[in-house]
Amino acid sequence: MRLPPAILIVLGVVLVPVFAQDHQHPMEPASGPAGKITPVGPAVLANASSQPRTVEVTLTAAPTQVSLLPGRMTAVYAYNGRVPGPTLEAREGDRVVIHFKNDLPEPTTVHWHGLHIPASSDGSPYDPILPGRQHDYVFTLQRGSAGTYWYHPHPDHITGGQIGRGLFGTIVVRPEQDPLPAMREQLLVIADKRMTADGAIEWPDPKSLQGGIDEENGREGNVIFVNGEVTPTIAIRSGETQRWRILNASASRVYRLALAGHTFVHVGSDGGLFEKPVEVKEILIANSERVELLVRGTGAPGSRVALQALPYDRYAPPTRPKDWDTTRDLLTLQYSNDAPTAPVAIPDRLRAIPSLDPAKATAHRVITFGQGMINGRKMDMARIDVRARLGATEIWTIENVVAMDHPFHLHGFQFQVLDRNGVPEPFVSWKDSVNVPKHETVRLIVKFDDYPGKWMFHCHILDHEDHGMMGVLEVR
Ligand SMILES: [Cu+2]
Repeated sequence: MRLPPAILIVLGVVLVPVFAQDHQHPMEPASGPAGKITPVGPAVLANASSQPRTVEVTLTAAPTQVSLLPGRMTAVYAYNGRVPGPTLEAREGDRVVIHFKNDLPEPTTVHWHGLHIPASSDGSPYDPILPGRQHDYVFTLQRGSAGTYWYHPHPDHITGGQIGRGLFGTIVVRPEQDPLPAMREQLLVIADKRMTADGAIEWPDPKSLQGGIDEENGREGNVIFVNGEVTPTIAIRSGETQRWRILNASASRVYRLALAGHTFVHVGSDGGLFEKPVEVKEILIANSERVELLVRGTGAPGSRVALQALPYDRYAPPTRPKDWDTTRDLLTLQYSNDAPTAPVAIPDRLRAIPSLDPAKATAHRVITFGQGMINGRKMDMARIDVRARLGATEIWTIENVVAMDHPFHLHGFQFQVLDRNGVPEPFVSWKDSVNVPKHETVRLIVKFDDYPGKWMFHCHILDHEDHGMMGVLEVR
């Protein structure tokens, strides 16, 4: 399982703990016949444009029935009839036109989570698309924005219900020249649902005990789906390296991901690649965050291993689920019987990310997350909570004063985390979502370099967001 020295050097990591981990968690040999190998990754939206640098797609949100559990049909809301919705693929600099139709029985919007685009295209609660209506979302993808993003509804008060019924899809923005070598890619959308035995998605009465717990904890499901499947199988060859883009599209569940006997090479976050790869044993992915990982096939031919969600205590003690400390299998990584292939070299430098300079900040703000409120107030679309000057660089201190985690999301702008609980961030990266653990503080820096207008910032536990844990930033 040891890597050739050349690979270890290019990764520039401390190796001793990696090998210690390998010896503690030896690879399980395949104990039976290989499971069904499922091709993983949602379909890609077909580009109807023949123009250069243009991606033109059609997207419809509608109620439908899909098979999520074997032998059962589930009533869902779906984009183009699929859960997750089809993937929007485009390149930096492309003009993107989405012909959207709302065939739902209620208003919706499509929010392009993480993209730096005009406020009028953001799909915020200010711009609902009524049932039966159409709307064209048009925007141009920024240079340097290559990365993994997602799209989902963002109507006032009913976002959690619409995402929870199946409305979410991934956006992959590709660069002109990718610094990583070509390799097999897997797009993994993780979303849990509370399913009944007959295959329905269960929604408790908001006034019931469970409804109250859901409002407090955020809704968690008893079934965790990866790309709409339960524990799908991904094929890998011994020695092969794969690039995994992972999205947490769950309402509230946070995943601490690990692959026994393997380490991950963490190469990117919400806003694209890091400057350098970082080797890690596990990854925490909060709601709405994305990670890009390289998974190196260090296992033996014919073996298999589970990608697991390890226990993570995001909860307030009174409503913490009894089974919170259960480790759950998310998918199976199945090695083929082929002889090992030679590992690909991973570059030690991926791109340059200019650091935003705290000395240039013209405003320092404190955003306090209480239970269900931000700075002591619930969301009011008629109120502006933060006014910022176009072109300003600002430092925001996100302070969580309660006993459960709240993931913070800012619309429209990528930021850089400066420090967490006073500990400087070890490396620079672009983020639009960051988990703020219970009683902790995260400081971030953001530049409002373009796009005046009204932008949301909120907790991305969907039940919290829908109950008012959101504010309005006006940039002008
Ligand atoms: Cu929250």
